[in-house]
Amino acid sequence: MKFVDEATIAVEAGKGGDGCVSFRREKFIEKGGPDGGDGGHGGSIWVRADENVNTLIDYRYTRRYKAPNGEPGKGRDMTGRQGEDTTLVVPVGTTIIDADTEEVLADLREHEDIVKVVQGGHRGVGNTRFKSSTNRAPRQFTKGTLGESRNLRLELKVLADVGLLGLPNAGKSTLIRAVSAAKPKVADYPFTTLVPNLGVVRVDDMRSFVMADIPGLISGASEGAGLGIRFLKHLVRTRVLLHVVDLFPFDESTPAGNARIIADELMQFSPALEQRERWLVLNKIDMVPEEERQARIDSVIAELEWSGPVYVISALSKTGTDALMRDLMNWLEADREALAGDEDLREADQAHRDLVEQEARERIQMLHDQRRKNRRKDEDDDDDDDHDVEIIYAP
Ligand SMILES: Nc1nc2c(ncn2[C@@H]2O[C@H](COP(=O)(O)OP(=O)(O)OP(=O)(O)O)[C@@H](O)[C@H]2O)c(=O)[nH]1
Ligand SMILES: [Mg+2]
Repeated sequence: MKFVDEATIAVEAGKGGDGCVSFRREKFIEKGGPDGGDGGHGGSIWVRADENVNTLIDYRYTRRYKAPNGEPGKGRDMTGRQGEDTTLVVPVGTTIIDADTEEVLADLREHEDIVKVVQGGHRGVGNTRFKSSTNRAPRQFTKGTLGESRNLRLELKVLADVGLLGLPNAGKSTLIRAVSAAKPKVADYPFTTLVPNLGVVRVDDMRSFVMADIPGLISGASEGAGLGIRFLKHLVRTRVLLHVVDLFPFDESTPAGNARIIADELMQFSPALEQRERWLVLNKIDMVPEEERQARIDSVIAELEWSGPVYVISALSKTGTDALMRDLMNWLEADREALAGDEDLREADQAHRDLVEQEARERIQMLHDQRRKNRRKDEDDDDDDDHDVEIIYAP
């Protein structure tokens, strides 16, 4: 159950410059030989994969790309300037498809994989080239040819970089609405979100990441209660978890006690996942009277014995959300850079990811086995609806 990030763009290579017709004119030579230069080639367009780019969101903002034309040749045998090639940068894993023919042009699997998607026009040649013993004053030249143009569909199967974790009603969907174009339903009752939503958070040009909003977890989720476990597995491949805590629960519960429930469930589900980078996000600060704020914040931190990052926000009024997104982006970039430059770290990271996957798989398998055992024989055997959930995606 992956989701696909997509963008359709039009690319047009540059036209080749025309050749020039010109004759030398010098002081004492009345009519010199031909000296018309060639045109320059038109620029081509390439697409290159870069591991520092996370999503295709920038290609939804700018949809047309044109490489420069070659310049025409000039007299004095001057060749026209070439149109420079243009390179579009996309995330590793992007598939490039001709949108009109559905032909797959390339699958950029590795960092720095590169492919030419449209060829620049060929240059025309100037009249100098047509000079011969029988034709000393040629007036022939050729025109530059047009550059290729194409409509491309870029497709990327993405995994969420950041996962939201929290009790129902904590404000997870409100947060993803505040920071991306995803518009999941928000309501003042639990279990509003029934399927994961993914949104792209764009912090800056070429700086974006994917965030996953999953249904709320309840006590016993790791044992199969509620919607819990089938969505917990979507957090397995994320790089940062945001634990969203409601500072103003509408029932008798306390923010600190509620935060503990989620921390315990996470631990039950996968101790290795519990070790993943996780930030505490204390939400609905707007609801808490000024004088009570610090005490509530402190109580959650104490209950969790928390020493990691803490953010206090109001997802509804977007207070503190921009700063949180910027810090997430910076963290993701720094993490990637650290991994790129250190092989030992990379190995340790992969080993940890493998462990999380293994623990998650075992936990899910155990629950399946249990369910199967509990089921009476005459019941419908089709118990596995975990894999056909539709993900709702918004840029
Ligand atoms: N005052 C206030 N209300 C908020 C804030 N964030 C969310 N809410 C409200 O809290 C309720 C629940 O918000 P949701 O975003 O649906 O919560 P959720 O965590 O996605 O809940 P589930 O989908 O059920 O897991 C809604 O009524 C929101 O309007 C906030 O920062 N301040
Ligand atoms: Mg929700």
